[in-house]
Amino acid sequence: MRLIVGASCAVVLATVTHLRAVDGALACADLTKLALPHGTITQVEAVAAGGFKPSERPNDYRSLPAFCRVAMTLAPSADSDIKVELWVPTSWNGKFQAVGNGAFSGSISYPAMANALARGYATSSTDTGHAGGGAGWALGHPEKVVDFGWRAVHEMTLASKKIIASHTGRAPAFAYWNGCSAGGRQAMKEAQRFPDDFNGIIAGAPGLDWTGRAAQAVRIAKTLDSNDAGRLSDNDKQLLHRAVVAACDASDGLKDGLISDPEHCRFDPGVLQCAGSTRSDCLTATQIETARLIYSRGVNRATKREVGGLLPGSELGWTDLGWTASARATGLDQFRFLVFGDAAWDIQQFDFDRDLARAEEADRDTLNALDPNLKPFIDRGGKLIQFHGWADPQISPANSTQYYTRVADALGGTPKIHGSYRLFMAPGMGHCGGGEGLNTFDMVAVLEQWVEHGKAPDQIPASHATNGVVERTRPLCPYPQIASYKGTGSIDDGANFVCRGR
Ligand SMILES: [Ca+2]
Repeated sequence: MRLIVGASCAVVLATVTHLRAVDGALACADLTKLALPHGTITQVEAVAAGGFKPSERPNDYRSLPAFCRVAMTLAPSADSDIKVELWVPTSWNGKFQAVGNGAFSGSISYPAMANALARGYATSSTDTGHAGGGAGWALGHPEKVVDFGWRAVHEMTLASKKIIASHTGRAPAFAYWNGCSAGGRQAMKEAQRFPDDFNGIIAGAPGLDWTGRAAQAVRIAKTLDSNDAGRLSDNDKQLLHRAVVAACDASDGLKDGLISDPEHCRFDPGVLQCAGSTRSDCLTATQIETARLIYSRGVNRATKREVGGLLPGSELGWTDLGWTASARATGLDQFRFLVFGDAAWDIQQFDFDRDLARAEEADRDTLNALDPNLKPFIDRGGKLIQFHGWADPQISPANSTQYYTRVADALGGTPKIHGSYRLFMAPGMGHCGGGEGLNTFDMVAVLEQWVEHGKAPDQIPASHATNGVVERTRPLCPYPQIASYKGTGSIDDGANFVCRGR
């Protein structure tokens, strides 16, 4: 997964500030003397340029500049054990960028930190309070659940800002959050709960309806676990995908192999039903039911809120588990350890209507990030860029579109939020990247322009490449606009498109 690509390594030299000795500032080696309210600095290290060599993929970091590496352990509760690293580059751009995690986290993300450091940022990442993937750690540890849900990120942010100020002699001029998937969920939690933490937030493919996603993934896994005949082979998925594209490609206004408006794609897999007993370029009735289930939405009977399914166009990313293996595993662990508190709970015990509501209730707004009140964040001047691939097979794009709509409804309509919060849906993009469509863009650069120079993104340049060769450029548009072909010139050149309402 690459969140930052293309021109990502270009450091804006004009803003780089070389660290000087400032009265009262602590040298890297002296930072262990710094007291933190909820934790301790456990290790500091002045790392030379190219000197960071972690045991995993050490060669990936050879081009990193010199930085001060700080490790800390935070404990806002008696049961907390939150590991954090903060890196402050010697040539600092004066800003802070915190980076997010994936799935149930459990590790500090060096690759994402390296991206931020290479651009001159001070950067931090946390294991969110536990080591390793899965959610077995949650059993009997409600405070650790809170740490994972939102507290680790917030505490990391406070501690990081304090240490940066102590080390450099001044507070970061701007603070940013950058995350996708679980990191997108963390992003939304910060915007909702701690409006003062960040000036700008990037929320990629946010798993903000964490429990709804878990229920949908487990619902499909339960069906397929007891029904091998319902599984779709790679050939079946390709057949289905071709049929979806044939049905919906042109209806977005341009026949280009991409479904840019899948919300308005009307497709029923039943058109592929085999005639008689012959199986050739067709699906059986039970396979058609699988496809319908994967696309289907559910409704939480307690809250009446809809829970999204995957959208037409995502078929090539499906697995024989229905959604992805990660979605199945994360969903299973959610019900085992966070809903029922029973390590022996089995997917066959799952009842969609009952347990969808039960999971959301049990969460008590800890992992879910569904609160539509972004008013405090917006009033403070915060800027939020959210993005999501329309072909995401892991977290339904409906997480993003539904939430955006709910925020607009709560705050008085799209015009009220457009100056602070924009959603960009990427046609044909998978989970945080990948896929056949527009999957390469530089959200950090776009957010910097918005926060630091007041230049709001009316469109975002995006591209798709194969083997490093760019084949297509196209703007991403603020939802609900889509990129509309002007009618002349190459359909692979973004200059020939304009963002327009549907
Ligand atoms: Ca199209």
